[in-house]
Amino acid sequence: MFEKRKVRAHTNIALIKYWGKADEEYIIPLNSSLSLTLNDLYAETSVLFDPALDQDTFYLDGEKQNGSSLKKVQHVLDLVRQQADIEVKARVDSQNFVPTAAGLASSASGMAALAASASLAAGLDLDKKDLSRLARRGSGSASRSIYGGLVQWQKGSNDADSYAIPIDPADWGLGMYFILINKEQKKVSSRSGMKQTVETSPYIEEWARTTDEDVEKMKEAIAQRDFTQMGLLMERSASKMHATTLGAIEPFTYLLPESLHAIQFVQALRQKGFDCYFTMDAGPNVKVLIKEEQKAAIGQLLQEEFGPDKILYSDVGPDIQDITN
Ligand code: 2P0
Repeated sequence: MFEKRKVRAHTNIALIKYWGKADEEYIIPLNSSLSLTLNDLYAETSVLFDPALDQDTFYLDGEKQNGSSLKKVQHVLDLVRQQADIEVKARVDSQNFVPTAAGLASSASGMAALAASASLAAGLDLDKKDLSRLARRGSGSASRSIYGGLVQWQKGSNDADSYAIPIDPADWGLGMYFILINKEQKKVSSRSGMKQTVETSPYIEEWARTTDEDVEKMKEAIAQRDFTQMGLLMERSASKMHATTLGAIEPFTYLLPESLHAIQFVQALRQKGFDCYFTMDAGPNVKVLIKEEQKAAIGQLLQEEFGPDKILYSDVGPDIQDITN
């Protein structure tokens, strides 16, 4: 008999980015990365392995999923079934707790919650390291969502040694604003964008080499709680990542004109004495790392510039949690 199990996992934003795979099947990255887990953006996923089912089913926010979305879930379920030595099909229900229309649905929290709930539901008792390894097989960034605070994904070189470790609980007043830039653009997923970049961009080798150095510098800055250095390193990592895509064939970019405007606005805030730094992922939204003591003042300026409905805030989030009962 199998029990239904439910897990909450928080999303994370990389301060030093993951961009490019050394191994696509096992999702081994070209470089280590380092992220901040966020409290206000998360996924809750329940899994029940049920002998009465003749196929896997996956509901996302109450809607039955098919195609590539179902396939990604089944990939993780298959790995869990293999480890637990079972063949039973499963029903997966996932809810994304992301403010509506934010365009921030994240594979990191979704795949971390799935890996944890599916492994528990199959009767596996994985430790956090093995959970991180399993989540990684679903989506690289999900390996980091096992832990709260500041987290490093050690790239390793194979399935056994590529996993995340907690670096610092970050309980010293960090926060992140999101500037939502909602225009529809032709979407290049992270997965295909990084593949195209690795295969065709001449900048990718320098990216991988300098990023491993950046992770070490970021860890030093974190150990010293040197917020300014953390912010500057974060901005450089995002800028370098987005530079690699411009070197790809065909060149592409996730930046919209509004993204550039937001970046320049953040940098102008620094000229006015605010300690805030931007980052961007595989989409046009801009994220701003701040210290909580400047939350109100920076929030007001961002809302005045971009409109209150375009600004979200989160403080630092916790480890993955079993919320079955
Ligand atoms: C990151 N991103 O470090 C980087 C920065 C997006 C830009 O990790 O192919 O969805 O599933 O391993 O994890 C998003 O990539 O890609 C991501 P897969 P994933 O957060």
